[in-house]
Amino acid sequence: MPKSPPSAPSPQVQVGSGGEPHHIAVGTHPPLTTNQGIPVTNNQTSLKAGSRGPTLLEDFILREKITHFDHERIPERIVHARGSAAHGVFELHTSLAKVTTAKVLTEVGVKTPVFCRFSTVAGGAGSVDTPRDVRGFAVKFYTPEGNWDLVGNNIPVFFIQDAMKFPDLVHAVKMEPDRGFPQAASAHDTFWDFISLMPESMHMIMWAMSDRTIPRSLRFIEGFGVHSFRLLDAKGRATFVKFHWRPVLGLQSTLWDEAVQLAGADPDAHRRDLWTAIEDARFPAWDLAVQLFSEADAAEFPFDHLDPTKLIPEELVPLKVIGRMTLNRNPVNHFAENEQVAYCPANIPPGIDFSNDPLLQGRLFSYLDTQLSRLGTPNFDQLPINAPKCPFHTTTRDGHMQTRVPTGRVAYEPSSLERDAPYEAPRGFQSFAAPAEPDAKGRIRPESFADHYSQARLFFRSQNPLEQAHMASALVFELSKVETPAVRERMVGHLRVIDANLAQRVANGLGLATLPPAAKPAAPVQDLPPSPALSIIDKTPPSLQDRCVAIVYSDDSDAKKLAAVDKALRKAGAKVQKLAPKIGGAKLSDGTLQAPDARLAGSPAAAFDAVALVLSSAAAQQLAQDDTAATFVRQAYAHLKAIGHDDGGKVLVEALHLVPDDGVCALDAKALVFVEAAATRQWDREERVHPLP
Ligand code: HDD
Repeated sequence: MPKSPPSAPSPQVQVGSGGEPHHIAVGTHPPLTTNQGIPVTNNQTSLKAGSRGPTLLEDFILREKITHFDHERIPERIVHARGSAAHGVFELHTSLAKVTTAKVLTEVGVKTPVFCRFSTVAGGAGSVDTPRDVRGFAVKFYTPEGNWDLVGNNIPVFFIQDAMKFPDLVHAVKMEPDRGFPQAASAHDTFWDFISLMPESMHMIMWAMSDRTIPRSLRFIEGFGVHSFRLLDAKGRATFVKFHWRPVLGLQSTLWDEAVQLAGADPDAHRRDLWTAIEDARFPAWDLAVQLFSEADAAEFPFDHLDPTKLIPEELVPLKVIGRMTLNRNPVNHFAENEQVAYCPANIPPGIDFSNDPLLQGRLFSYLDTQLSRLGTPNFDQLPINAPKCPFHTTTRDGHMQTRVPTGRVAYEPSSLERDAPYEAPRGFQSFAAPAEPDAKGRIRPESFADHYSQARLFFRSQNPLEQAHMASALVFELSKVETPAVRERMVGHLRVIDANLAQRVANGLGLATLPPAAKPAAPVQDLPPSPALSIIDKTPPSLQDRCVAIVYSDDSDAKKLAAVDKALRKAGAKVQKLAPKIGGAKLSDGTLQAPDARLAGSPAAAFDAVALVLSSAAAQQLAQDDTAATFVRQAYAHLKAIGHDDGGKVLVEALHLVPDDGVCALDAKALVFVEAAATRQWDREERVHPLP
């Protein structure tokens, strides 16, 4: 192996192609090599026959570089292509030893490494972070008994009951195949055409049109395993389980207009937020909770828990919190970790088993299959992000990109030729010995799956009035993008069955002169008791913990006030971002030059939870004339943020004619009133600034 390149350049100065030196960072710079380890002396210019002549095929350095580059991309995920991920740990604090043997759910205090990937569903890998869309919530637990993948969403139900319909659903929501748009959006004809012909999707569509699908950031979403799974004890007895992730910071959503603003101003808003929170050591955490129930309990539910369009209200089966996941380390390489991670709901350790949910059963096939084309080889499990962290011994061999070098003669079982060859594990994975279903083989949907509207109604009626108005708005927005009137009308026909008032509001918003005929439910619609736990606004207590507050300042801002507001916000747990007109800084009243965290003009108001204006009167008057600055403050107000101001800041508020309310407050010495107001949105303002349908 060559030790060093001939005439290696000095670490500080490298000679480029034109012979002029360019300076590079001081440090130990190993020689650049090709992938074969050949040291490269000139990485600037290809090999040519004469200084102005053609490039030579002989240039293996150029060919290797370009060939590798040409093949850098792999097929993106067919769904959930855009994702953001982080490493972390899961720590169990309450053992489930009574109902399962799975060590990850029984060994209290053990820190199980995890890799968690959040995603949008419909958009491509390069699409934006804030469309109205379901968020994927996939967790790989590297347990001592093999990898467990809990591949869920931030919504506890799904659009369809049977995996047979998944390709149709995805084809309907993705960009329309003739025109190649819209990207990352459900507001188009094919999606609503399909949905309006699939009454089973009505429950999930209520969630999709709610604030759940426009989360403030990934740190503020819930996660759900969706399906019922089984837990198995040492005797093989089964208990059903549903898995829930609850964000320790609580739930938070954007307003639709904020999501739209963010899509343009910061397409990476959620990826950036997750990354920065972890870099700042504000580690996001989720509690893992379970709902446990028996076959006999399930028989009493007014729905079939094997139907993935149904949830089990937590008022019916309470949540038991058993542990916490903390994401504490960013990936070091986006491709090697985020892109190459391969989740599969079929990856479960002993002590956990599947249920007969027909959607889950189809998923058990799809994920492994998709990795074969996406990652190109059955050896994708050897990639560091996918490999188990516990000892493992298999008899699988060879294949494309085999990176292991197994030794010995034995690649089969049973064997007697080698002492240490792997044998079956007596306490390994066991399937639940479920009795065979009594009815005949066939493409049958059970009668118990026939009610498509009761839980859609339950969800709608569990939202508070503002959330209900947001849902009506979302439906009007989406259906107004649908070009085919019959599709809009068919949807309103379904809404009539879910809730008459919702249907009327949407019909008004669409300008329908008369209500279209109501859909005909296949089963009687039940008035189930509302579940308050399904509201976001009502259940999230005010808090500034790990929220982001902007302080806008400029030349001559009051240095003491600025410091006091900053201190008060940090004390309340907020992340403070100082914004000034110029990135180089502003000279404060005490003569110090204060550099901001970001330039005001490049920072969308939607990125902040509240805004403090610490300004001199002169600067405030100037900013009022600057459309970008004025828009920033107007939007913060329209997005229902608290706005704190000193005397100068008040000049700006008045110049913009913002109607005073409790959320527009003077900054007292310790900014107490503002800090309190900033801990929540100013919901009372909403109807005044956005007429709701
Ligand atoms: Fe799926 C990816 C979640 C139904 C087929 N799915 C994927 C991801 C999540 C989910 C979070 C991204 C994983 C990652 O970050 O890499 N999927 C769900 C949930 C479902 C669901 C919660 C219903 C409860 N999925 C579902 C069905 C099928 C698939 C019914 C097919 C029959 N899903 C896939 C897939 C993907 C996938 C095509 C694309 C990329 C991948 O698997 O690795 O196989």
